Amino acid sequence: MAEHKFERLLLTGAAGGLGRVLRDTLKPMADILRLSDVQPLGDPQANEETRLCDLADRQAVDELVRGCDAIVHMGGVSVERPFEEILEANIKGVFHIYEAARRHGVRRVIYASSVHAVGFYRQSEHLDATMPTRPDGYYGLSKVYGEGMASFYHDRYGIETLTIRIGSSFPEPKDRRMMHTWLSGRDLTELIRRGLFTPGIGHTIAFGMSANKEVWWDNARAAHLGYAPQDSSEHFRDQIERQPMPAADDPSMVWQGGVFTVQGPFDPVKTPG
Ligand code: 15L
Repeated sequence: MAEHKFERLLLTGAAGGLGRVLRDTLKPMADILRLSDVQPLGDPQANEETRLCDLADRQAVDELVRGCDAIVHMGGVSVERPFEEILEANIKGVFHIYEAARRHGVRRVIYASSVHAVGFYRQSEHLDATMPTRPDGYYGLSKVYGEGMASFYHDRYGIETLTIRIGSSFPEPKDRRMMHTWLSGRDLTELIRRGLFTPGIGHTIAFGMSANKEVWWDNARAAHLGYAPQDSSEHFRDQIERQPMPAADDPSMVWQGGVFTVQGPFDPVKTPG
């Protein structure tokens, strides 16, 4: 893997949970890390630039991307929300990112998709990245849309993307479901590094999981990039198995997307009378 440093790497969503991890770990990959979020980012540290930016604002995103040579797009709403909120940050947001990438000659994007693009598969099913998506809500739908964006901007304009369907990236798995979906910050960083520096990736979809023992996903495409995860949820098994066992028909035990499958509907329209 030919590894050069990027001159200026953009990280969106830098104030979020994963953004705060990546703010540190991506730094060696670029001369300057440009950080953006709608939330405050604090003072810029050495080799950082900070920008407050609303992804729904096309002009602002265009300015944000100007001068960057690659993008790690973690920004947007990261949970199930009413469609109107998802529309702004995630659907318009990802369009604005790719349009700005096209206009400013960015050749490589890492796109944070999610397990919720396939959340309505059962936990008993085994998937690979070629299988049809089964989104489990508006958030999951927006991730499917983003995957489509990545595919289209590759076919039409040659912009290459690693789409990572992130499982559950937290310091530790929180429940039985996350024993399957957990992704450590270290492994996420390594997958991003592979996505940024491996030549000729086209549009590749990988599953964002660590080397967990019992998995639902065939991650051959990530392996093809040289991704070899170091961490495993097994380390947390004893503490997770001390939790009460949910009922067999609990959404967290049935669907890959867990409780996201039962969130909503969100109904702002008042019924007269
Ligand atoms: C996600 O996509 C969310 O961003 C994260 O907060 C978790 O809920 C994760 O999925 C998950 O389902 O574990």
